[in-house]
This record gives sequence, structure tokens and C-alpha cells, in this order.
Amino acid sequence: MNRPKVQRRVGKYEVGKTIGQGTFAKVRYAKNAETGESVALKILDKQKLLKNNKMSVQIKREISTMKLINHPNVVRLYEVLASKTKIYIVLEFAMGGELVDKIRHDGRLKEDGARRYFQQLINAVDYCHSRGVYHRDLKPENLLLDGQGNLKISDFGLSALSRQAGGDGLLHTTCGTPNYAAPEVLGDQGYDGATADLWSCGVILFELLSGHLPFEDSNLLTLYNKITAAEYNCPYWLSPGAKNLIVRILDPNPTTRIKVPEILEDAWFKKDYKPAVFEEREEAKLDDVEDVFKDSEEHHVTEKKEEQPTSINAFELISMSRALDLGNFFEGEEGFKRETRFAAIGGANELVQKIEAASKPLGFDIQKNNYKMRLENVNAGRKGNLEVATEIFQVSPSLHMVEVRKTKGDTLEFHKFYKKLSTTLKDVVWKSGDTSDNNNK
Ligand code: 3AM
Repeated sequence: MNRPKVQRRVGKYEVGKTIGQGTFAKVRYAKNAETGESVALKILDKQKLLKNNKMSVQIKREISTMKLINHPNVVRLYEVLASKTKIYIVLEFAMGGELVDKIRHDGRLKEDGARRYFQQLINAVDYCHSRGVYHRDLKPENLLLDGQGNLKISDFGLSALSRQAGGDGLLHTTCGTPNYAAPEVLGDQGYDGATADLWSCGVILFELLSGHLPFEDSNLLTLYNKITAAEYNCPYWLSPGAKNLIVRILDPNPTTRIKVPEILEDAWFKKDYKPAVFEEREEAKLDDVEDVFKDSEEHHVTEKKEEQPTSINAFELISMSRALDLGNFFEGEEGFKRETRFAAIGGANELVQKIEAASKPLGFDIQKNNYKMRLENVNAGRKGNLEVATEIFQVSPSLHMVEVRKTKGDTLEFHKFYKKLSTTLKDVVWKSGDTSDNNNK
């Protein structure tokens, strides 16, 4: 089977699929063609970013500071590139996905596991604070994992960027559910970035240990009141040490709230503690940041689109179809999958109709373009609307490969949708192992 594949390149990066749509940018997977290294490309609209001069000075400062930061628990910012209309922030690729997906799938963590993530979180937060960089929007969505299961904080130091792109500050960055924000941040008085970040770390620790949030309410005003009064209940099964630390962090008064040096001395925190080992990067060059913000045309990165025929034969199809096994969703180094494929028996039009029939009752709006479909669930989920792209590739007139890919929204909601879809389509789905045990490797 031949199909034209468009290969996009930005400078030395081969641009792959969209990983997701964050609060202020589209994120795409890309590969450094020179080194083979995987990266995440954050793609921003240049005009929006540079329209406010004061903001752009701050964003430039944040990006420059982040380039100097080389902490094992902070997503590295490698470089920034600009084209005529876009700005690309090249980031370390965190292949383990989001910590929140792990908790939502596996439930709360054991104390030792939660402590390990929390120690890495505090190490990274402390380091960035010592450099004068504050996150201001710490929440589990910003906690990613690498291939070894180490925590990597994303968007550290890019708070001006999210405010700029969101335009409406707090409400935007927290998507209207400020569960992780400190009382003084909600009060909208001037606040100290360091102590406010620590509060969010306390909320995260609570969530890791208990599997739910300390402050929750469908009514925003009630939620604000609960946060301001630090009104929450610790699960009875939490150890006294963990409870004690949470109470010290979730102190609504920022002046008496525990600080990092005291956390480092806390008995519960200290168990099996390993300080982070890393080298400082004073030598990082900031020419790329200068060029982007000067917007000098001579430094614009080249963007190319090349049509490449890609062929898939039946053997490749069979090996790709292993993704049908739902168990694979949660295993392996790649963490949580945002896309999968299955082989299906039947004509392409019939498959389109079946996907449509399976998606509509679930509340999806459907847009069709030949054998590509865009499904959007208008009932907002945990991260806004769930958007899914599907594509059907022909192997033979009666055998097709269906690709199902999340383009926006929550990964676990996508998994639920995929399960329903594959159940509805089970009559036509071709399973490896259907015809021979040998296929089922
Ligand atoms: O849409 P989801 O939640 O699947 O995890 C981030 C989020 O995924 C991911 O891009 C989406 C929009 O923010 N993401 C952000 N930075 C990343 C990075 N450095 C990243 N994934 C891997 N590495």
C-alpha cells in the first residue's frame, strides 16, 4: 500500500505528530535529524507573543534563564527558533507521559513512591527558586516522567508566557479550577512566588498519597473559601509523618508556611533522600534567544514540507496491529499511548460508517474528509474537549488499517473512548492470533 506522507522539517528537526494542545501552545513530537534525539516542540504564534513589548521582555528573560537550567528534574529547554510566523521552543522529550495519568490509572501511590516524586519535585523547585525562577502554575499536568520514571517539571519559568498567551492570568492558567493555587494567589494580592509554589507542592503531595485533591468543590466560590481556610481532611490511613508535613505546607498564612530548608530537615521527607546530581550550565549560549526576540529575518529557521511515499506491507501491518491489545496501553517505556491502530475487515466506507455510529452516541461531533475523520466531544472533560483523529489506510479492498489518535484532551478519557470504540467494532476488528497462534507474539 502506498500513501503520500508529508514530512515536515523545522531546521534540523523532523517534525512528527501532535502530542497535545497545552494551555498556550501546540506541542509536537520531533527528532533532531543530526543526533537522532527526540524532542518536544512547543509551537507558538509569534505575533501574539511579541505584541506586548513589556511582556515580551519578560518572556525573553524567562526563556534565557531556562536555557541555563540543567536540572535532572526539570524539562530541559534546548533552544528557541523562529520562522516568519512562529516561535518554536525545543524541549527535552519526556517519554513517560504525565504523572497524573499514572495516578489516575494506578490509584494513589505508596508512601515510598510518593516520597520519591516529592523529593524530586522539591529538589527541582528549590533549584529554580535559587535562580529566581518561579513556576506559578504547578499541577500534576506539568509533572512529566522520563523513560526511567524520574520526574521532569515542564513549563518551569515560563509563567509570563502562559499569562501572555492566555491573556486573563490566573483563571486561564488554571482552566477555571484553581485547585492547586495558594490562598494568597487567589486573593490576588502581591505574593511571593516561592511560598506559593510550595503550597502547590503540598497539594500535589496530598494527591499522590491519597489519590484525590484536598480542596474540591463544583462551586468555585466554595472552593475558594475552602482553600483560603485550608479546610481539608487527611485520609485516616496516612502516616503521622506524612500528615504532619502536609499540614505544615498547607498553611494558609504564607509567612508561617514551611520553607524548603525546613522541608529538607523533615523526618518523613528525609527518608532515602538523595540530593540531585548535576552540572551547572553557565556556558549556554543565548544567541538564539536574542535572534528570536530581535526578530531578525536572516535567522529565520527554514520550514519545509516534503511529500514522501511511504509503503506499508501486510507484515508491517501485522506487527503494528499489536497495539490492539489494550494491555499495551499502559506498559513499556513509552508510558501512556496517545495513538493506536488496528486492522479491520470490511470496506473503507463501511468502516467510516461504523466509527461514526460508535462515536455519535458518545457525544462526538464528526467531521469527515474522505477516509480521515475528526471527532470532537463537545462535553468538556478533565482537560477540555477530547479530540480524536482517525484515518483509514487500505491494505486490500477488504482489509484496512484504522489509526486512532488523540489530538487534544485527557489521555485516560481517550483510552476509555478507544475501549468503547473497539468493543463496538469488535465484529470487524482483525485480531492477531485469530488465524494462527504465531501471530500473537
Ligand atoms: O495532551 P497530553 O496531556 O497528552 O504532557 C503534555 C501534554 O500531553 C505534552 O504535551 C501536551 C500538551 O502540553 N508535553 C508537553 N511537554 C512535553 C515534553 N517535554 C510533553 N510531552 C513530552 N515531553
